Amino acid sequence: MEEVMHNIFVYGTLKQGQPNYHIMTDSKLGKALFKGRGRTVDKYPLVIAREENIPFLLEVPRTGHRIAGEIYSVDDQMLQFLDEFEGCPDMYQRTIKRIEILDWEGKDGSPEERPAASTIECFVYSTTSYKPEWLSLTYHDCYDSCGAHGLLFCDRQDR
Ligand code: PCA
Repeated sequence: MEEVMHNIFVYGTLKQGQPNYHIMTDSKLGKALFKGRGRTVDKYPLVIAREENIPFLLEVPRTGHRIAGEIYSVDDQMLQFLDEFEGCPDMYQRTIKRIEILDWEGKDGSPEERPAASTIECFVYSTTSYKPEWLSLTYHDCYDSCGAHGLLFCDRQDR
């Protein structure tokens, strides 16, 4: 039987070069195949909040920016791990959002057959459980924990 895979769009600490990317490459946790880069079709506020400087995509469409991120194909095991890791459904909720495909690659770097459509539906960790004051934080369009905002992400071990 063919394995069921799920498209997921990551915009925060799970992206390449970001503090939790190691999860995506840890085969003990399941499979995550990099598919390409994209951005949300809708606009959302992407804020960095809480003491730990955690990126949150707030469930307030048509506000903020179209958010840049990476598209992965993950198996059930990885999806389940990510749900737990991201505190879903308390801290984030996993919703389906439409993502514009900016570039598409195979896992070995060779161009794989790109989906015929220019957009793809992906799971995204966004949140409705935010404090009202988060709406007045800076809205980012592309998260980088080491960005000019100076809000370095604090790893769980340090909390
Ligand atoms: N991890 C998830 C949601 C926010 C975060 O830091 C992600 O990278 O998409």
